[in-house]
Amino acid sequence: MDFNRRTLVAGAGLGIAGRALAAAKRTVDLGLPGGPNTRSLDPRFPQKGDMIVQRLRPPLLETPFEVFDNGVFTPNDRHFVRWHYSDIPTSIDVAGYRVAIHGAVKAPQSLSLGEVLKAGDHVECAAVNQCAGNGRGLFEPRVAGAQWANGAMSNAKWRGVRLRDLLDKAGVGAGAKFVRVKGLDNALVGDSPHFAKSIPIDVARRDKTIVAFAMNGQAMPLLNGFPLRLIIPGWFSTYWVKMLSDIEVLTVPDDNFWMATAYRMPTVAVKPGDKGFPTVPITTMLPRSFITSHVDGTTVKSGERLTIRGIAMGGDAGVAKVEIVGRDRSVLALLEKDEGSFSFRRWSATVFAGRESIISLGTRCTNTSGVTQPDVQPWNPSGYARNVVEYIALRVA
Ligand SMILES: Nc1nc2c(c(=O)[nH]1)N[C@H]1C(S)=C(S)[C@@H](COP(=O)(O)O)O[C@H]1N2
Ligand SMILES: [Mo]
Repeated sequence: MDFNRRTLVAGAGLGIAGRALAAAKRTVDLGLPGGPNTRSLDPRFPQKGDMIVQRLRPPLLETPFEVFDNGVFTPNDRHFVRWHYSDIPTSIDVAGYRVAIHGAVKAPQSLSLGEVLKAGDHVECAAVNQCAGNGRGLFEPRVAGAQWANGAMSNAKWRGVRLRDLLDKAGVGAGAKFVRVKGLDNALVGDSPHFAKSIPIDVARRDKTIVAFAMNGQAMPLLNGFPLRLIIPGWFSTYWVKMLSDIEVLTVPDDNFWMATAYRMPTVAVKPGDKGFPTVPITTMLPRSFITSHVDGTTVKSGERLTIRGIAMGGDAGVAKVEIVGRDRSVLALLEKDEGSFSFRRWSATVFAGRESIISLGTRCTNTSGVTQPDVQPWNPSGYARNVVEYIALRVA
């Protein structure tokens, strides 16, 4: 892998991000219940193909939904992008790049990229990277925050070294409880808290908690965290810290803003306007599934035999089954190749278009832990963890 060449490519273009292209506007309609719905596909960002531009600074780029029909692995140039702060390095000095390991450790480290790559076996894991706010724009009543449709998720084969092997180089001290990670991005305003996330030490030491240097066999695009990012399969990607530069072992729970205030889920049922309810940090993902072969509103012929295709994910477990939910019956989908518990899994099913004028089709995934997608989405004020059964309507002509 040619990291140096990547650096040049990575550095070449971020500056043009704010300049709208002169060509005709290319837009998409997201179909969100609360609107506004029009988003631009321009400008293009470095190392990225057509993406739905949710925000320019910092870049929030949504994967156009049709990409998910092409295969279970999202191409790197279509992998969604989310940053909290716009002070993101536009190039990485690979030779000078260091990862600090400090806190409750016996021997603090400052590792070069080469040292990180040599710290242990290289392991690979297919895993869905999904923002906790994926599908937030579909919440009703509407909630504040980036109005994503369902494209703030992507799947890749991640390759890297185990975080455990890096921690063991430093020697984790007695009483270690959490591991806090940070990247090279900075808050624009001095007193805003640096983006930092903490995970329990047992999660940090799992076989599949990886400091990744490659996705789908290539160095990561800069916007997806080049040259190193954390991967915690089954957990929401808020913990998957990009441009990883700092690993700190803590003996007490982390009270930084991004753990104590942001990214928390109510532990009780809540409704708009509720205050003072108990919350915990959001952690693991839930099962989800989507039809990718047909878009909402497609016209089909009466009597037609339809092959419906889609993707499913189990969340923090594998996909056990996917049901296609019709008006008065449901059928089991055929599950295709298993790329591992944390990957998208392709499924297909056959459905007949009968005499009804509209066919409503939903998909419900159950994971190998027995967790099933709900029929009604529990509401929360941050619009996190949407996983309700999603429906499309087909018109019969
Ligand atoms: N350094 C850094 N890492 C980060 C973030 C960030 O703002 N800074 N955002 C997190 C969040 S909330 C998400 S959803 C994912 C998005 O990963 P992606 O841009 O590769 O899709 O990055 C995570 N890692
Ligand atoms: Mo996120």
